[in-house]
Amino acid sequence: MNKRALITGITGQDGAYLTRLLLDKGYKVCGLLARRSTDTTWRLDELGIRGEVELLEGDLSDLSSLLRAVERSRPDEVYNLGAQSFVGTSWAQPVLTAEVTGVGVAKLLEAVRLLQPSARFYQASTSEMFGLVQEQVQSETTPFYPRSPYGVAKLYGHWITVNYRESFGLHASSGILFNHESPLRGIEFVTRKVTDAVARIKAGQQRELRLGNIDARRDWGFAGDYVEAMWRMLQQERADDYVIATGETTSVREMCRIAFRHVGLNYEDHVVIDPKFYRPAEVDVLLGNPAKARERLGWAPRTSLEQLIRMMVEADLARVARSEEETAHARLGYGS
Ligand code: NDP
Ligand code: GDR
Repeated sequence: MNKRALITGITGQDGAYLTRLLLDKGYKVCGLLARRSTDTTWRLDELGIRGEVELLEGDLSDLSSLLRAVERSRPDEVYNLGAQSFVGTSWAQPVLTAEVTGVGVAKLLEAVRLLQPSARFYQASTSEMFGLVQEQVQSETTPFYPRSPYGVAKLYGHWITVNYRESFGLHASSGILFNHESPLRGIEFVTRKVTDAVARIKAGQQRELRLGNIDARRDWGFAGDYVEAMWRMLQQERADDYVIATGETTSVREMCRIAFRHVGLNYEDHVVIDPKFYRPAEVDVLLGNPAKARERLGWAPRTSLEQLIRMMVEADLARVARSEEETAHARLGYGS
């Protein structure tokens, strides 16, 4: 019998890569699809897997829809990747962020506990929980100090997952993942904002790129590598919590240098600092220690930041070229 998985956040970056991984392993994959006014399945389309998954309408803020999704999918594994995941927006929408990113975890855990308690559960926790870091290198034992409404909501999600494991014996694991990026990253996050701008500037469509605090440092990895760690956590006999990171930290400034250099440009000629993008409270530096994941899960990152940024710039160059071609075709009247 094929294993069955239910993924919330299936239309997001990680949801798409995890779906591909699970399909390759022979899983039947169901995904929770939140109702939006426009189509949100472009990432599944880009990976060519849209037709291979069953999408179940539902929302993390609506317990009844979660109960129905669990009942319908009868999953062996549940991956909770759904969230209001953009840190910047969490100051503008703190209550929605708490409800979806925080309390939504409790709702999904309840649905699993009531209807499918044998299912293994993965919670998408985050290095943002470390926030104002208490130790230079962060591991599973580093104290938390979140710095945004998003980080605070995720901390609730993290502890409620630990609590359901300890209270009800659920096989519930929490992956404390540091930033991970890809060509499928949302355009609002800084790496993709930069690689998209690099492609447009190279094509002559744009001249400058406005950014906030470029001295912030992050431990950046490739999303394709990180979803493998999620799956491995649920294959362990005992549920546990793991830091997933590369063990290297780089500034936004240096990341810009790499991206612009790849197309023969100097970031200093194009990047403009705009205080509009400063955050009310910043996480200045993150650096994870993935030793536990390496020892217990046999997991290690395979993609360097340089390779990752080059991959993202190449994908955005191709997108810009494609859209220019489509515009030219439309102007010539093709396809009408
Ligand atoms: P994305 O922002 O790309 O995807 C978020 C997903 O959540 C989308 O599918 C979105 O649906 C869905 N979603 C949003 N609101 C709701 C809701 N109310 N009900 C149901 N689904 C909802 O995030 P990533 O793929 O990058 O991240 C996956 C998870 O991992 C998130 O929980 C994120 O917070 C966490 N995380 C991410 C890290 C990273 O660096 N990428 C690091 C650590 C943790 P829609 O498309 O319809 O908006
Ligand atoms: P982050 O990612 O907040 O770490 O959360 P993001 O890419 O948004 O910011 C990283 C750093 O870059 C600085 N920065 C800017 N950020 C954005 N978005 N836009 C800018 O113009 C800009 N200029 C500078 C930020 O201040 C910050 O220091 C991501 C999300 O995926 C979360 O869901 C996840 O939990 C964490 O990573 C780990």
